[in-house]
Amino acid sequence: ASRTPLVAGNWKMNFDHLEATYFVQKLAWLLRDAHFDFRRCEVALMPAFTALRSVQVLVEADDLKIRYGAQAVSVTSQGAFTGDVSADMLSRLGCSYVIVGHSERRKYHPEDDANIVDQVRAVLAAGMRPILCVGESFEERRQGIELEFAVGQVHDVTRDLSDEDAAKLIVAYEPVWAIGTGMVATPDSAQQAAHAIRGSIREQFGPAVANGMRILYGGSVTSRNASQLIEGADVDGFLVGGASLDADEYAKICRLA
Ligand code: G2H
Repeated sequence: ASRTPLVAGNWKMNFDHLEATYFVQKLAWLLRDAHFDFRRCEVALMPAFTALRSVQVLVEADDLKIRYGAQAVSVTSQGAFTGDVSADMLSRLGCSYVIVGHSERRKYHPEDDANIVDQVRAVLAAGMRPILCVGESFEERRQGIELEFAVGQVHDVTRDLSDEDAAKLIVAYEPVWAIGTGMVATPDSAQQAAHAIRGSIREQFGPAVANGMRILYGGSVTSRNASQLIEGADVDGFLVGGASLDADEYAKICRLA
């Protein structure tokens, strides 16, 4: 495909700023040692908010090609919102991406569809790219409605987006039953979901936006399943959780994507 794959590591609530710095140095060294070509595949990490500044300083000082972003964002731009972090604050830290609507956020925080749409808008308005997470739970899969469900979740967010904004969106298909469980989707079912999502984007925004959109797979990705998963013609990379906490393992996944 003409799309540049993206491997994004979602660290979740792991690594303080010192551990994050150590990790980024090690990953940069491993990728350099492997002659990794960042023009062929983008590599990103999503640290906790507290580690973003240290990662930025290191990336700028060493002119690293590794990108980074945040795991969630406030829908408001500033003011009396205790505990929140705005999209502008993130973009000023050099963030390229923000994960939006991860199932753990949907579960543990009051993130409903309206809030997720607003987060996507806030990220786009601040000049970053949202990585929108969608995916069915075990129950929808049991009922055989997983494709409609994931496509519907994407559509709920993209419904009112302009073509220009839609072109900046990245979608991560993450079946909830595969998250952190070691149960990975089969390459066929990851491809089917990515294909269905791309088809619905094509209907809504036309072939140029659909063909350019990166659709990632997430859910128990490791170096043992990455090369089969990436064979899907519509699978353009990974959102990696657990396996992104080990630099050797993560570097391997980057090389396989
Ligand atoms: C899904 C994924 C990363 P893991 O949450 O977003 O995590 O790879 O641990 O299943």
